[in-house]
Amino acid sequence: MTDRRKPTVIVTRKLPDVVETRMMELFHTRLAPDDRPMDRVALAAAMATADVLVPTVTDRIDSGLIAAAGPNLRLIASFGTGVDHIDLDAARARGITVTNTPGVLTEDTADMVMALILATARRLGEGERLVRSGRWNGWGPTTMLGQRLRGKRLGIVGMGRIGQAVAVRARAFGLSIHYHNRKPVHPEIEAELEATFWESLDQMLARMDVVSINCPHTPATYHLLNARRLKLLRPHAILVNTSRGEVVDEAALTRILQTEAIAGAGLDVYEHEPAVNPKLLELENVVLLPHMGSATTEGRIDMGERVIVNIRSFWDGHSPPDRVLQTMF
Ligand code: 8YV
Repeated sequence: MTDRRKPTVIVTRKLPDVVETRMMELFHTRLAPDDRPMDRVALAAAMATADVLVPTVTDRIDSGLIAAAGPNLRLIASFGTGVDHIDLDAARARGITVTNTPGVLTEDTADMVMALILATARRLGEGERLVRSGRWNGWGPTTMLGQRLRGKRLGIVGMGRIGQAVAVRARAFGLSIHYHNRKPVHPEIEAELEATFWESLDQMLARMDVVSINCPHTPATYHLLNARRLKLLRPHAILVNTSRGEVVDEAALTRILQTEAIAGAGLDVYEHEPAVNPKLLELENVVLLPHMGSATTEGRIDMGERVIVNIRSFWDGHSPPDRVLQTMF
C-alpha cells in the first residue's frame, strides 16, 4: 500500500532510546508511557486507532483483539522473532500483515544456549549460591563435580538459524552435533557442522547427553517434549530451553528434575511466563533465567531497526522483508 501521510505507529513497550527517537522522526509514533505490558483494554484501544502496532512477546494479540481492531490497522510489526503471541490466522483473515525481527538475535541467543549448557553441566548456579550463602568451606577434591562437555553429544531440536549458531559454538566445546528438524538442513551445512540428522525425535532424545530446544512454539510443537518424551532422556542428560516454555511440559519436567531422573535443566523460558512453577524454585539441579536470551543492548537496537525497516517498506507499498506467513517446524 502507498500512503503519503505518515503512519500512526503505537509501540506497546519501552524500546531503546535510539530506536524510539528514530521512530518519532519517521512516523506519527505513540511511545509507551511506561515499561509495563499493556493490559487488554489498552491494547484494544491501541489497535482501534493505530495504522501499525509494534507489540512484543508480552502482548497477547488474540483473535478477539484482532476482530475488534480498527479499520486502519494494516500492520503488526512485532519486536521479536517468535510470533506465537499473535493469532496469525486471524490477522490474515482481517488482511493485517505481520512482521517479526529474525536474524538479529540469533548470535546472542546462541551465546545464551551455551551459557546455560555450561551453567547446568558445571553447576554454576549452585556454586554461586554456595559462595553467597557464606556456607562454603573451601575446595574439596570431590565437591561441586559437574560433567565434562568435550566428547559428549548435543541434540538440537529445531535446526533453524539459532540451532545452527548453537551448533557452531558447541563444536568448539568438543560436542558432537545431532539434530531433529522437520527436514534435514542443506547437505553442505550438515557437512560443515558434521551434524547427524534424526528423523525420529524419540530415538535422538534417548541417545543424547545434552538437548537444546531451538524450535519455535507452534501448534505442532506445543508440549513436543511431553512426559513420555522427557522420560526417554538418560539419567545424566541436560535439557536447555531458550525457545518457548510451551514446547516443554513444565510440570512433567519439574517432576523429572525432582526425582533426578535427568541431571539438570537450564531454562530461560516458561510455560506460563512470567510465572515459574514454584517447585522449580526449590531445586538445585535447574538454572533459571528470566527470558533474557536475546537481551543485549546491541541486539535490542538491531531488533528496533528491523521493525523500522519493516514499517517503512510496508508503508512505501513494498512487501516488508520480514513478513511472517506461517511458522513451521
Ligand atoms: C525477545 C524472543 O526478547 O524474539 C523472541 O522470540 O523470545 C525474545 O528473545 C522477545 O520476543 C521480544 O518480543
